[in-house]
Amino acid sequence: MYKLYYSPGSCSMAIHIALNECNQPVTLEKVDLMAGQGQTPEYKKINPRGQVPVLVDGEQVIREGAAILIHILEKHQCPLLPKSEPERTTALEWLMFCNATLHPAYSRCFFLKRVAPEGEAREKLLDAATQKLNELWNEVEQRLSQQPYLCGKNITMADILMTVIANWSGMLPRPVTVGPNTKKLFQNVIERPAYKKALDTEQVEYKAAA
Ligand SMILES: N[C@@H](CCC(=O)N[C@@H](CS)C(=O)NCC(=O)O)C(=O)O
Repeated sequence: MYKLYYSPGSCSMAIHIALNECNQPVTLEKVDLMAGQGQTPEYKKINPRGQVPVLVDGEQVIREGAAILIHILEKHQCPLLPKSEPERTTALEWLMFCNATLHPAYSRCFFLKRVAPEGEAREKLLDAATQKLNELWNEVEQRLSQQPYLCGKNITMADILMTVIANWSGMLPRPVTVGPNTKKLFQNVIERPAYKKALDTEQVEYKAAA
């Protein structure tokens, strides 16, 4: 059985949902990041970066979220990662947009809030980081004015990861604006049984669709 190191509502939730989508049972190991459990010597042996997600699949330990998602979806032939081209590359492009562009844009805001000394310089950095986030959400909104999901008419893993990330907006020091088409996508995504089950298990409330 898979083992997933996760923190409730964090990016590891996308892995949890993917496993649910593939009907795969999983042993969940909670790592309370807020309580500093990512930084303990025991956890650093599992992931020296002190981060979640970590997936253990038999002998294999995988420590990067995008690699974990691709591993699961390919292994279980899940349609959330299409097989044929050009759909597959488009699905990977938008999955990477979420993992390598949108997620780090949030991380930047959290990091600044936590470590930058209070004062004018920090306010300017937070303004710039929030503006970047709003630009990304605006790009998503424009795309979704043409089609219901990031990659067209069918949902892919990118939509699920984006929906997970969007729920972090309430923890940011500045307001983030998400358009109506994007919120509609969030509503459709959180209605999926696999998503609902993960929210329930991790005891997370979804707020970004309102
Ligand atoms: N590149 C990594 C980033 C993972 C990451 O940033 N995870 C966050 C939770 S969403 C985390 O563990 N943060 C705690 C920390 O960085 O100390 C991935 O995609 O798996």
